[in-house]
Amino acid sequence: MGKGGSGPDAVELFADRYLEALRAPSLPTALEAVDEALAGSVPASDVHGAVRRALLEIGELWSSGKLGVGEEHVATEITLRALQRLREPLRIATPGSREKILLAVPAGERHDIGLRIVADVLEGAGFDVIFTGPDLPVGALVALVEQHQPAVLGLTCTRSRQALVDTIRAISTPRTATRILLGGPGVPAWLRNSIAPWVDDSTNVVATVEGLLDAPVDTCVDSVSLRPGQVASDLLAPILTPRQTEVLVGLAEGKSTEQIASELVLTPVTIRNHVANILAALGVHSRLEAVVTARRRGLID
Ligand code: B12
Repeated sequence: MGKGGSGPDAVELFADRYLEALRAPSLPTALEAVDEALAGSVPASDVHGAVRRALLEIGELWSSGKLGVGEEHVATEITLRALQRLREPLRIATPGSREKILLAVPAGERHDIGLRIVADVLEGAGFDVIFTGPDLPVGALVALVEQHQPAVLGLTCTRSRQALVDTIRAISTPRTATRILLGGPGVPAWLRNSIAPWVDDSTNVVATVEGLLDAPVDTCVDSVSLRPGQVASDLLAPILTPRQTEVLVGLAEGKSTEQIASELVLTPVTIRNHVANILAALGVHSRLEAVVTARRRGLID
């Protein structure tokens, strides 16, 4: 196998070698593959893309039972090391010379590799990036926002949709002029590009952040800022009471009215009343539709 080379073939070659290295698993092979790709002038953004595809493949192998959780963890660790190698080549501006950006992974969410890549890209473009790492409790995030008043708050979501919604709700105070940016495959469809831009890939992130910063906060209240504009408050207003949410979770778990009643220490009649109110609040006609709609809107996991 020849070393170096550039163009689409070099990217494919790297992608194959990297996936092999994750499956083996072999840290030295993974790092060597990254070094060779960079030496062959493969852009760091293409290497990121190939690393992402390799991880998606690892996820497929895991969900079809061909890889264990342990191997998925090892693949993650190898990738974190590989990403370190990619930081320097991303540097195109003086570190910390631009606006402050807080990048956070909400409570319950451990998938932080995507946001780490975003952090590296923004840092390389000169932004003053604060990255929280995984599973940050809402209160701690609110405190960070208040302390640092970042120009942009980037949030990621792969699994914890409810935590994402709770976080946005908690952050939406009139005191902050921070703009929100969202990313990750778990961001519910109704939130994507509604209260904030949703970015699908790290290659677009610098341009999106620059666009956000160019729009004056006061004119983007309804669409992108954290100030509770009309759209944001409509979208994020609590739709169900905590009790209704508990009942809905029971329905989502396939429980009968009687089972939910006994677990919540209520009567079946009360549960039926709650169900009727849930259907009305969500504007749906059946229990199944309620569960599907609530999942889509991130009201339950
Ligand atoms: C690695 C991995 C893990 C690692 C995470 C390590 C880490 N530090 O991140 C570990 C082993 C810990 C893990 C745990 C779990 N995982 Co997991 N995991 C994955 C895997 C294989 C890869 C995810 C990844 O890193 N992708 C690569 C990154 C680069 O892509 P990305 O996140 O999309 O990010 C890009 C863009 O979306 C965007 N972006 C992302 N965020 C943001 C934010 C902003 C602001 C911006 C601008 C852009 C942006 O930019 C990024 C770069 O281009 C996926 C497979 C898959 N299909 O996704 C499963 C997957 C996500 N995991 C899954 C599951 C079920 C779990 C576990 C429940 C069980 C398990 N497998 O161990 C736990 C849950 C942990 C938790 N509480 O969150 C499921 C999720 C299904 C679902 N939707 O609920 C998946 C899809 C696997 C599968 N096929 O079923 N996992």
